[in-house]
Amino acid sequence: MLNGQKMLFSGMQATGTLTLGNYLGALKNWVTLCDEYECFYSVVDLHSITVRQNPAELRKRARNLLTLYIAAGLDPVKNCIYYQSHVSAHAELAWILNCFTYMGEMQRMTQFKDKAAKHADNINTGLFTYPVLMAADILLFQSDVVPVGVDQVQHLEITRDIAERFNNIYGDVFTIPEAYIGKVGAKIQSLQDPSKKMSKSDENVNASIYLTDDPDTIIRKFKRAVTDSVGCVQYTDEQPGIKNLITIYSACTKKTPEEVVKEFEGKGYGDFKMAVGEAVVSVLKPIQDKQADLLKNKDYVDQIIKTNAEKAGYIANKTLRKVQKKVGFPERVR
Ligand code: ATP
Ligand code: LTN
Repeated sequence: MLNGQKMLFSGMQATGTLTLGNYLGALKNWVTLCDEYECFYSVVDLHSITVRQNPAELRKRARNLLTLYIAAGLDPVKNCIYYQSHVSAHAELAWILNCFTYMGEMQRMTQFKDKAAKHADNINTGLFTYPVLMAADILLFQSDVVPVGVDQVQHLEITRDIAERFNNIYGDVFTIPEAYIGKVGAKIQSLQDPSKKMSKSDENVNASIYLTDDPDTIIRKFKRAVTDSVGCVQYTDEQPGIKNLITIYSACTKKTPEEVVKEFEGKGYGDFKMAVGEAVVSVLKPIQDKQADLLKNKDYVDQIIKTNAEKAGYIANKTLRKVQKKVGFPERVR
């Protein structure tokens, strides 16, 4: 608890260009949570280097992501928005937790298996222990809730297992976190293959809507979205392409899937796709404009980066010191 509120932590990697899936599955939900929780949102750059990165590009993307958090509606005064690499407690706690995590547990992680298959030439130990660093992120802030997309639930479970294991040995050190999954948009699928999730690392640019796409590109991508030959707008697993478009439209217009189905009764896919494209443009355009302003306003953003890293560091170090003491590291001489 801080200021009488429960704690919330989440983060995103600054790799690739964010997609509509990232926005609807994660960022959009974050914005609604700041009144209820004390929120910490990190650009998790330590996680990013588990896959080889171009340094200049990573630095640029990290700043783009941090400004995007703000542009999407996270007030940087109410929410602590910061770079993970500016708070060394993340790496320090991750090391300690590594010593409380089993190889077998990490070997079962589906994200590791997927990424190892994708980057067969660079299966580094950082990639292997990635979930432990994520556990450290969450546990440092004694987080009660962690808003994530469904693909991260397995990592949340391992975080809880590690925390419980540690608490069983040393007493109540960590709060046991819960995953928070948004109701609409928890899983947005690829526009070209609705059986796959929309992913920023998809090679097919038409499969994803990027948050940087201009209105014409967005409309074009929706027009090309893979659907089916049924010809009727219905929310059913038998029509995964249309179902995905309904989910997107619902999330952008705040209408329920049932209302959407009713709205497009008797209408063709062409009309529906156009409406989805327009709804997405009306959500993304103001965010893009605000981000462009922020990127120009260097001093303002730098100040946010500095003060928020100090705040995050203060809270994180309190947990870290407690853990260091519990495991038996010598006390610091003041
Ligand atoms: P990659 O495809 O490169 O692995 P990603 O697009 O899955 O990346 P992450 O950085 O792993 O992006 O995810 C950031 C957040 O966005 C996470 O909370 C994740 O659950 C959520 N998210 C990612 N893709 C989707 C999606 N298609 N639908 C809903 N939420 C998503
Ligand atoms: N693994 C997450 C990003 C991430 C995260 C976290 C999310 C790193 N640390 C802590 C929530 C809490 C991902 O790939 N989306």
